[in-house]
Amino acid sequence: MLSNLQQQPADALLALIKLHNDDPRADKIDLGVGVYRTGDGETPVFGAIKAAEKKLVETQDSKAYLGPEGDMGFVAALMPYVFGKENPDMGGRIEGMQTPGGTGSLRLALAMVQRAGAKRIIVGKPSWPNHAQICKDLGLEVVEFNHAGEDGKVDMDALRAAIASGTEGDAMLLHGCCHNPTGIDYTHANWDEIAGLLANSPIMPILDLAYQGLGLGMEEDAYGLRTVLAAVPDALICYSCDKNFGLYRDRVGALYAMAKDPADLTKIMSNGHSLARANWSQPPDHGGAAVRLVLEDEALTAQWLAELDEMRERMRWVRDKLAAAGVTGGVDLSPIGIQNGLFSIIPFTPEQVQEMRKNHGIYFAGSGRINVAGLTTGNIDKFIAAVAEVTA
Ligand code: PLP
Ligand code: TYF
Repeated sequence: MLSNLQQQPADALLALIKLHNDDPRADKIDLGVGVYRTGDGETPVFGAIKAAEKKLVETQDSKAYLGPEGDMGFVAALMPYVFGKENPDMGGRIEGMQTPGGTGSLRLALAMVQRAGAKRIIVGKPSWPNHAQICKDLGLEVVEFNHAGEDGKVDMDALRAAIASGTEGDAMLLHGCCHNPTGIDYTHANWDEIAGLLANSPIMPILDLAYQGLGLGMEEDAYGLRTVLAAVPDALICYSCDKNFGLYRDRVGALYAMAKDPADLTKIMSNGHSLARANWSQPPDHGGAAVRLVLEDEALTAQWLAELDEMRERMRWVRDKLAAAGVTGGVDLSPIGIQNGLFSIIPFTPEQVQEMRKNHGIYFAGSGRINVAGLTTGNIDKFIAAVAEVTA
C-alpha cells in the first residue's frame, strides 16, 4: 500500500538549513530559515526562559494530562499583551486555548472556519507557504491578492478589491506584523481603513501574529490586530510564542476566538477542543509553562521584554545599515529600512540566488527573502559587496 505514495517536495526553507550546513566555507552566511540570531550568529535560549525552566524543573510536581486546551494559565497570561491591558478579553468576548506553535493554531483556525461553512480563504501573495499548504490539505480554496507593490509599500488597492469581492463564507488571513516574507507591514492608517472595510464586509478575519515584539514593539505590533477586533463581530487569532520567546522547537502557540456574543464562546471553543483531540490530543506543555512562569513573575517579565528590545534594536541596526547602502549593483536596498521583522525580499533573479550561494556561500530563499538577523558586524559588508557584484 505504502508504495502507492508519491514523493513530496521538501520544505524549501527548512532544506536551506542543510544546504548551509554542508557548505565547508568558513565565511558562509545563513539568511535562510526565520530564527533570530545575535551579533555572534547564535540563536540562544532567552535568559528569562532559562530562569523559568529552572523554576519549572524545581516546582513542577506532575506531568499528568491537562486536556486539549493545554495550560489555561499560559493562555490567560498572554492576553493582556495580545489584546491590551485595559480590556484583555474584550468584555468576555475572547477565549483561547494552547496549541503546538502558531502552525497548530492556524491548523485549528482554518479547520474551524471550514466546519463553520467557509469555502474560501483570502490570502495576500506572497505569504508564508504553510498558509496555503494547510488550506490545500483541508480542501479550502485559496484566493490570492497582491500584498505589496514594486515601490516596497503595501498594495492597498489590491486589498480593497479583495475585501470588496468577499462574500458570505469567506475568511481572510492577515499577518498582524512583521510580514513573512516581505517585511512590508500595514501602517496604522492602513489598519484603520482595513478595520472599517472588514466591518462592512461578510469576510471573517483570521489574524496571524507570529512576531509580536520583533517589529516596532509589543504594543505597536498589536495595533492592527486590536483595531480590527474592535471593528468586527467575530475573528480568530493565531498566536506564536516561538519567535518572541525564542522557543521555536518547543512549539508554543495559542488560538483565540472573539465572538460577537460571549454566550457562543463555549460552543466555539468546544470545536477547537474536538479538532485538537483529532489532531494532537493535547499540546506539548513545557514551552507554554515556561512562558507562563515568565509572565507571572514581574522580574522575569522585565528581563524578557529587555531581551526582546535588544533583538529588535539589533535587527533595526541591520536594516539601517542595508538601507544606507542604497542602490547596490542593480538593486535598491533602501526600502529594507522601513520594513519590519526578520524578513525582507531583495529582487534577485533565480540565477542570482544561485550565484550568491555558489560564489559567495550566502544562503537565502529562492524568492530572494533574506533573514536580516543573519547579518552581523562581521559579515554585513561582505553581504553588501556580494549583492553589488551579483546584481551588477
Ligand atoms: N505564521 C507566520 C507568518 C510564520 O512566519 C510562522 C513561522 O514560523 C508561523 C505562523 C508559525 O510559527 P510556529 O508554528 O513556529 O510557532
Ligand atoms: O518562514 C520561516 O522561515 C519561519 C520558520 O515549514 C519556518 O516561519 C519555515 C518553514 C516551516 C516552518 C517554520
